[in-house]
Amino acid sequence: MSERRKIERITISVPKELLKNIDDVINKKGYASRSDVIRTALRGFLVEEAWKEGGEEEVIGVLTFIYDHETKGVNESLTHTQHHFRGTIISGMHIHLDKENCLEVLVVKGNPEKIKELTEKINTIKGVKYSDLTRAMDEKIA
Ligand code: NI
Repeated sequence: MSERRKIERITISVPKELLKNIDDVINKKGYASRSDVIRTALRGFLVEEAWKEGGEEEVIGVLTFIYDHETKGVNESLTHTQHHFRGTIISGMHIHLDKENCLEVLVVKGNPEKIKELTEKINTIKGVKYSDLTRAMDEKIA
Protein backbone atom coordinates (compact mmCIF):
# COMPACT_ATOMS: atom_id res chain seq x y z
CA MET A 1 0.00 0.00 0.00
CA SER A 2 1.44 3.39 -0.99
CA GLU A 3 2.01 6.15 1.56
CA ARG A 4 -0.94 8.23 0.40
CA ARG A 5 -3.42 5.36 0.72
CA LYS A 6 -2.70 4.83 4.40
CA ILE A 7 -5.89 5.16 6.40
CA GLU A 8 -6.20 7.12 9.63
CA ARG A 9 -9.17 6.67 11.93
CA ILE A 10 -10.81 9.79 13.33
CA THR A 11 -13.73 10.37 15.67
CA ILE A 12 -16.14 13.17 14.83
CA SER A 13 -19.14 14.59 16.63
CA VAL A 14 -22.23 15.46 14.61
CA PRO A 15 -25.78 16.45 15.52
CA LYS A 16 -28.13 13.45 15.55
CA GLU A 17 -30.40 14.94 12.90
CA LEU A 18 -27.47 15.56 10.54
CA LEU A 19 -26.32 11.96 10.94
CA LYS A 20 -29.85 10.75 10.24
CA ASN A 21 -29.94 12.82 7.05
CA ILE A 22 -26.57 11.42 5.98
CA ASP A 23 -27.73 7.87 6.66
CA ASP A 24 -30.80 8.55 4.51
CA VAL A 25 -28.52 9.57 1.63
CA ILE A 26 -26.35 6.48 2.18
CA ASN A 27 -29.41 4.23 1.96
CA LYS A 28 -30.92 6.05 -0.99
CA LYS A 29 -27.79 6.38 -3.12
CA GLY A 30 -26.07 3.17 -2.16
CA TYR A 31 -22.83 4.46 -0.67
CA ALA A 32 -20.74 1.72 0.90
CA SER A 33 -20.50 3.36 4.33
CA ARG A 34 -20.58 6.57 6.36
CA SER A 35 -16.82 6.80 5.88
CA ASP A 36 -17.29 6.66 2.13
CA VAL A 37 -19.72 9.60 2.23
CA ILE A 38 -17.49 11.62 4.55
CA ARG A 39 -14.42 11.03 2.35
CA THR A 40 -16.39 12.23 -0.69
CA ALA A 41 -17.59 15.31 1.22
CA LEU A 42 -14.05 16.10 2.40
CA ARG A 43 -12.72 15.94 -1.16
CA GLY A 44 -15.46 18.29 -2.25
CA PHE A 45 -14.45 20.66 0.52
CA LEU A 46 -10.80 20.58 -0.61
CA VAL A 47 -11.81 21.34 -4.21
CA GLU A 48 -13.97 24.24 -3.02
CA GLU A 49 -11.12 25.64 -0.92
CA ALA A 50 -8.63 25.32 -3.79
CA TRP A 51 -10.97 27.28 -6.11
CA LYS A 52 -11.66 30.07 -3.62
CA GLU A 53 -10.69 33.60 -4.50
CA GLY A 54 -6.97 34.23 -4.19
CA GLY A 55 -6.21 30.52 -4.45
CA GLU A 56 -2.58 29.96 -5.31
CA GLU A 57 -2.83 26.25 -5.98
CA GLU A 58 -3.08 24.76 -9.43
CA VAL A 59 -6.52 23.34 -10.12
CA ILE A 60 -8.11 21.45 -12.97
CA GLY A 61 -11.54 21.86 -14.50
CA VAL A 62 -13.75 21.37 -17.52
CA LEU A 63 -15.32 24.29 -19.32
CA THR A 64 -18.32 23.37 -21.45
CA PHE A 65 -20.05 25.86 -23.71
CA ILE A 66 -22.55 26.02 -26.53
CA TYR A 67 -22.45 28.66 -29.24
CA ASP A 68 -24.08 29.55 -32.50
CA HIS A 69 -21.34 29.22 -35.11
CA GLU A 70 -23.33 31.38 -37.54
CA THR A 71 -22.93 34.44 -35.31
CA LYS A 72 -20.57 36.81 -37.10
CA GLY A 73 -17.06 36.75 -35.64
CA VAL A 74 -17.71 34.05 -33.02
CA ASN A 75 -15.21 31.55 -34.44
CA GLU A 76 -12.47 34.18 -34.72
CA SER A 77 -13.11 35.38 -31.16
CA LEU A 78 -13.09 31.86 -29.72
CA THR A 79 -9.90 30.93 -31.56
CA HIS A 80 -8.22 34.18 -30.52
CA THR A 81 -9.19 33.67 -26.85
CA GLN A 82 -8.10 30.04 -26.82
CA HIS A 83 -4.71 30.94 -28.31
CA HIS A 84 -4.29 33.62 -25.67
CA PHE A 85 -5.04 31.06 -22.93
CA ARG A 86 -3.08 28.19 -24.52
CA GLY A 87 -1.06 27.78 -21.30
CA THR A 88 -4.30 27.08 -19.41
CA ILE A 89 -6.11 24.87 -21.94
CA ILE A 90 -4.84 21.28 -21.95
CA SER A 91 -7.28 19.77 -24.41
CA GLY A 92 -10.50 20.42 -26.25
CA MET A 93 -13.32 18.72 -28.06
CA HIS A 94 -15.78 20.14 -30.57
CA ILE A 95 -19.14 18.63 -31.46
CA HIS A 96 -21.47 19.98 -34.18
CA LEU A 97 -24.77 19.75 -32.29
CA ASP A 98 -27.21 20.75 -34.98
CA LYS A 99 -27.40 23.08 -37.97
CA GLU A 100 -26.19 26.14 -36.06
CA ASN A 101 -25.08 25.08 -32.57
CA CYS A 102 -21.67 23.81 -31.56
CA LEU A 103 -20.70 22.28 -28.23
CA GLU A 104 -17.15 22.71 -27.06
CA VAL A 105 -15.45 21.13 -24.06
CA LEU A 106 -12.13 22.45 -22.80
CA VAL A 107 -10.04 20.78 -20.11
CA VAL A 108 -8.32 23.56 -18.23
CA LYS A 109 -5.52 23.55 -15.68
CA GLY A 110 -3.76 26.28 -13.75
CA ASN A 111 -4.40 29.14 -11.37
CA PRO A 112 -8.12 29.35 -10.47
CA GLU A 113 -8.25 33.08 -11.22
CA LYS A 114 -6.80 32.51 -14.67
CA ILE A 115 -9.40 29.82 -15.38
CA LYS A 116 -12.21 32.12 -14.19
CA GLU A 117 -10.81 34.86 -16.45
CA LEU A 118 -10.95 32.49 -19.43
CA THR A 119 -14.50 31.47 -18.49
CA GLU A 120 -15.61 35.12 -18.34
CA LYS A 121 -13.95 35.85 -21.70
CA ILE A 122 -15.77 32.96 -23.36
CA ASN A 123 -19.09 33.85 -21.69
CA THR A 124 -18.98 37.37 -23.04
CA ILE A 125 -18.24 36.42 -26.66
CA LYS A 126 -21.25 37.21 -28.84
CA GLY A 127 -22.86 33.95 -29.98
CA VAL A 128 -22.01 31.96 -26.83
CA LYS A 129 -25.37 30.84 -25.42
CA TYR A 130 -24.49 28.70 -22.44
CA SER A 131 -21.46 27.74 -20.40
CA ASP A 132 -20.65 25.71 -17.36
CA LEU A 133 -17.41 25.27 -15.44
CA THR A 134 -16.83 22.01 -13.60
CA ARG A 135 -14.31 22.53 -10.84
CA ALA A 136 -11.93 19.77 -9.78
CA MET A 137 -8.35 19.27 -8.70
CA ASP A 138 -5.76 16.73 -9.73
CA GLU A 139 -3.64 16.79 -6.61
CA LYS A 140 -4.59 16.16 -3.00
CA ILE A 141 -7.48 13.89 -4.09
CA ALA A 142 -6.07 11.15 -1.88
NI1 NI B 1 -19.40 22.91 -34.88
